[in-house]
Parts: sequence; structure tokens; C-alpha cells
Amino acid sequence: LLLAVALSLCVAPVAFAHEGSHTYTAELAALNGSGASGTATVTVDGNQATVDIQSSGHVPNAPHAQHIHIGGQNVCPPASADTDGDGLISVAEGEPFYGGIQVSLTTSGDVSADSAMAVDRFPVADASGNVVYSRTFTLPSGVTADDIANGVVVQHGVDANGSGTYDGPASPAGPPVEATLPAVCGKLAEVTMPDTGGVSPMALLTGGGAALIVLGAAVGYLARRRTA
Ligand SMILES: [Cu+2]
Repeated sequence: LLLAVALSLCVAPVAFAHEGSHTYTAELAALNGSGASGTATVTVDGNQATVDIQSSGHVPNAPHAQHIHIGGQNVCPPASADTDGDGLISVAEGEPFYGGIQVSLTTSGDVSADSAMAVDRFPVADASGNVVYSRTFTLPSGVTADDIANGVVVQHGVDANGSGTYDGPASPAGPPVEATLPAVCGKLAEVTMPDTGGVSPMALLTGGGAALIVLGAAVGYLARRRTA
């Protein structure tokens, strides 16, 4: 019975253990008529980040560069971002809105801005155009957990001319412009859950209530034993 009391009192400390962890999600919506969509979840604890992305409708069998952009207005670009009027929002036209590349969501190795177009280390969409990504990594130096709270997740790669693959004019970085065009974009927003946002009053009440119930049962049991 004393063990049960001790265990029930442990409810509150368990909540404390998650105090430093923050979870953010983004609904990824299509840009540039890609027809793609998805969701991204980012959990940050100190300088450790775990990123999960599931998206669909992408150019099949093609790599999709993906980043956390931070800066600008920390939002996804509106249609009016297409300042040159070519009908497409280029990486540069989007930058005043979603900011620069701060984290490259690669499948292995470096995750800094240096890997912005490391095409051989980005996820490749399957034959149906699905991209599934999951990785835990150390945030690049200079990027803090607070920065991630302002982050915008962008996946790139659009078959703008409908040829079935990336082709056409080359971008300054080397790959075709199509490989760099933003395909989906989503602003990260914090998920508030009782077990990740510190200790809520309800958690304390629940823990304390459970302890009182167990204590009451213990007292009752001892009283009955004494009577017997
Ligand atoms: Cu990007």
C-alpha cells in the first residue's frame, strides 16, 4: 500500500520530465500548383530535434529538397509573391516570406544550410509520389529551439512543365529550376499537450487526487485489520 502511495505521488514528477520539450506541427499546403500536401512534426528538446514528415502528391521517383526556413515574415508566400509574373514562386521570391534556409532536412550527415541542395541526401518520393521522412539530429550551430518556433517547413521539387521529371533551365545552384521550386509549405505551430507543456494544474490535481484515494484505502484497510 505504501508503494502504491509512492507511485501515485510520482505522477507529478513525470510531467516535470517533459518540461524542456516542445512539439510543433505544420500542415503542408501546395505551392506552384504541385498538388502535393502533407504534415510535418518537429519536436525539440535542447539542441536535439526530431522531424517527421509525411507528404504525398510529389513528383514520383525524384528527390525532394526539404528545409526549415526561418526569417522573413515567418509565413508561407501568398500568390502575390510571384513578382516576375511567370506564374511560379521561385525560392528567391518566397524568401521574404519564409526566410532563409536554416536547417536542411537531409537523410544523413550535415543538416546545416551548407546542405541546402545536397540532392543525394534528400528523400526520394516513391512511385506514387509519397515522401516519408523521420530523423533525429542535433540542430546546426546558431539555430536555437526558439528559432524553430518561428520555422516554416518547405519541400521543393515541382514538375512545372508536366514532363514527368525535373528538366528545363538550370538554377544558379546547378540542378534544374524545377528541382528547387517550392512544392509544399507549412508554418510550424506549437502543439500544447498536458505532458509536454510543463505541469498543468489539472495534472497536479489528478496526481494529488489519486494519492488521496490510495491513502484513504490504506487507512481503511489498516482500520479493518486492527478491528479484526
Ligand atoms: Cu527550402
